[in-house]
Amino acid sequence: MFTCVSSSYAQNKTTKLISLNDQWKFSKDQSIGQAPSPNLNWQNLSIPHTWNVQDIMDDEPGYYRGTGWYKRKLKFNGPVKDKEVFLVFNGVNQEAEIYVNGKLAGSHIGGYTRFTIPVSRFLNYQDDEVQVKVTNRFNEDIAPLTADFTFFGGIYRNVNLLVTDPVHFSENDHGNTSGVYVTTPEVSNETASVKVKSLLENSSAAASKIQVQTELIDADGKVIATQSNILTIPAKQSVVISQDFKSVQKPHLWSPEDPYLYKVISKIIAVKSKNVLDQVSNPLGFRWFKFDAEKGFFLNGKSLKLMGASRHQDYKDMGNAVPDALQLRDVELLKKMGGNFLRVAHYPQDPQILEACDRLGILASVEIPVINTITESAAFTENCKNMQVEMIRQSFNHPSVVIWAYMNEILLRPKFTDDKNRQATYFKHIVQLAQTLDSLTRKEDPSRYTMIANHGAFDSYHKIGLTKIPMIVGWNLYSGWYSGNIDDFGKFLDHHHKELADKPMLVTEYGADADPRIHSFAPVRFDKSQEYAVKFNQIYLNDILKKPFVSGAMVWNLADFNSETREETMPHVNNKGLLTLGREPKDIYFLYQAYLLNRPFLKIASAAWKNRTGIADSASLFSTQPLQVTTNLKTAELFLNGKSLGLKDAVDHVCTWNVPFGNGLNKLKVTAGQNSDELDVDFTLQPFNFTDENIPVKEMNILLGSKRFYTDETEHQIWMPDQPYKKGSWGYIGGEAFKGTNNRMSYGSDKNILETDHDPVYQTQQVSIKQFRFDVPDGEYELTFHFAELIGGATKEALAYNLDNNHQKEEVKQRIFSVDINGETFLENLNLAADYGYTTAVKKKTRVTVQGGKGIILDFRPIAGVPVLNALQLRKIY
Ligand code: GCB
Repeated sequence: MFTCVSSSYAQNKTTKLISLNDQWKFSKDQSIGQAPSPNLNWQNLSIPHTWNVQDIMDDEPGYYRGTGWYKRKLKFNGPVKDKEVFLVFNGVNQEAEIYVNGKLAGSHIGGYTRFTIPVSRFLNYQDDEVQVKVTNRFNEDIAPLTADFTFFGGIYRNVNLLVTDPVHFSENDHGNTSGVYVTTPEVSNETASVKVKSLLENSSAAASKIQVQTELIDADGKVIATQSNILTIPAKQSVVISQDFKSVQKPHLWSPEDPYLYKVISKIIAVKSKNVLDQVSNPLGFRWFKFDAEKGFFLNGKSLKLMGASRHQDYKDMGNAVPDALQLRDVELLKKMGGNFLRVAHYPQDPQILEACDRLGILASVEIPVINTITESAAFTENCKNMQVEMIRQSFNHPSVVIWAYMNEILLRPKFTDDKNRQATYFKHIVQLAQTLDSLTRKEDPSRYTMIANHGAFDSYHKIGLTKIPMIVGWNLYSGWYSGNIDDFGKFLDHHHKELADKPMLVTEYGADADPRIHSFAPVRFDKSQEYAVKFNQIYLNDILKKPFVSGAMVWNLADFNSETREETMPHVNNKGLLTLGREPKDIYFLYQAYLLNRPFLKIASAAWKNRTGIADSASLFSTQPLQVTTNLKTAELFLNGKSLGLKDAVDHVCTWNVPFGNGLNKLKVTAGQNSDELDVDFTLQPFNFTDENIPVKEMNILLGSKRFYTDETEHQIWMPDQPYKKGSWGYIGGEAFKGTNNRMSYGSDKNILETDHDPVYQTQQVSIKQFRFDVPDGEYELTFHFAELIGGATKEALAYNLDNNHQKEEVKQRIFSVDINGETFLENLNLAADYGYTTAVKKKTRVTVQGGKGIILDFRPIAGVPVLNALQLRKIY
């Protein structure tokens, strides 16, 4: 195989690239005319911008998918009348019409690729105004149609003004703004060849005699080779020229450890005046690679397991409108994790992402958003083809890219399930589309591999031929999460190897949700605990690393991302990230560092869990809880407040100690050789018995029917699991943990609880509870009950990804109950559904005076159906 390089235009005397991100005005507009409706309220703002930052997080299902108008004045500082002027949009989701001085100058379909609009002929150079009509409405002819991410609307990537001489490199070859394509037909340790194809345009009314000068420049700035051609471009014509650099001796190779970049600088020089009319710069990396079905991936002749993550482009409180620096940081965080691969999923991303991959030595795949399902229309096919060509041409010159992909889990939501004949036709369309896109890709770029990512239904894809078409098959596997057991993962990989012995493969997705606020010492799938995610990823990583035919694997996902339709513990967010939405590392990020980094690594896994709580071990002054340390070293020693807790061997890169946490500050230090890590944990010790005077009760926040610890950082409260009542202590009497109608969950509900951000407080519940007792000493207490009716309410479409989701129909029964506190009625005839609505957070706070050593006894009295309690808080006032 051979290799290629990137495209960016540079500033020179006559070509100017000017950011147009500031000074826009914006308004939503429900009408769909060719001009903004009169009397709109315009808001001043800057690009990047999306109009969906708030409505994707609220309790109201859905988000605005409609039209928005942007407008801005254009001011030209300097003479531009004899120049070509272009507007460059790096990403507008998803249909855009560009008007200049009220006239339609161009339009674009598709939310994830760049487009360039030539605007010179619309300008008056005095009071020019650009208006951009954008819509993110559902359009059955534009991918993506459905997906597990949010289709934020707006001009969400940088906008630029580009001013060039009439003679210039083409800016508009499917959004490739450099007009130059670089390939490296041959690369070895000894020698390399480079081919530079340039698209030149002359938009003036006169022929132009020019010199095209192309230089290869090494990382020290030394010109190592030059090619120069003189030619005449006739008036109003385009010309393509090719320049070959036959032998670059001893090329410095590009690789993850040494991402050495050369540069290709291309100039158009006027022969007569010697003026440089245009100049563009592209990165050049020398590398060669191959995927082998038996032995995996090879870079520059050496075997390399591709290990990394997929990335979505959105960020906490910003949607997809994310400033440059934060985007670049994502690639840096992947590198710091020890990753060498980025699956740019599920759509092409900001051009800076691949630039960062080139610079940092991260290999990459890029794909268009054909996800879950297709439309069998000619327009849909055309739009897909166009997106694929745009993606390839715009990212062609990046040495980091090794794969172009074009479909993801396309059989996840098969249409026509009750008409087999019709479905067969639909499948034929899918296969045809795959074949069209695959052939197109191979033709556009024979130097890279093609790929389709499938979900784990091997036979479905295989039967209709989708495993044959691409050069690599990607599998998105979630055994032990959405379906089956964790151990099925390894078996699936072996099955591929047996059935598709000639087909290279990647694990394009795998992962488990981890809500950064949740921990558990009894982790089970769907509890969203960090601990379950650690266990899950250990098993997957072991299998991936030990099987040579697995070319690599990309965990889903680098960071949590928005998915408006999701519910669960953090509604609207997919929590499979190694990093949070705001890019804080979770425990599993450290696990990946332990697995992937070459340098010694040692880190307390739950580094963010600084405030813990727990019940004292019987009559002692501490509570023993496990602590995990992630490392790539064999053994480590843990110290608590300077006292050794002993040496532990790492098992699958994790050492575990049982730590006796005392009340207050616990100083933890782990060491291994020269390496160490520290964590201060503030522990709130709960008494084993309330009679224990050494541990006076202050505050207890108890989740009923739950095995989770939940940290609410906004209100500084730490919640812990319940326990059955023990004399002298506290706990529930009677009932059992709520188990939803969804068979996959061990306990609790996955429904969005309305009117709270603390869904985990309300998603679990003790059903048929009879009593709850606190045998607290006399005093003044505050008691807060939390309830939510978890059965009933609007039934929403089950998430397609939940493969074995067999939600049984819920049997909604009337539930009315009363609650007494120490024999006095506190809540009478409470009917959660009728009084407050289904799945709605209900909070009832009161004060209790405890006298005569009687403690607090809460009685739950059924009136109709059975009583429930979701959570309970106790605070001692004095
Ligand atoms: C998948 C999809 C991805 C989802 C992911 C999940 O298989 O390809 O878009 O986000 O699963 O978390 O369910």
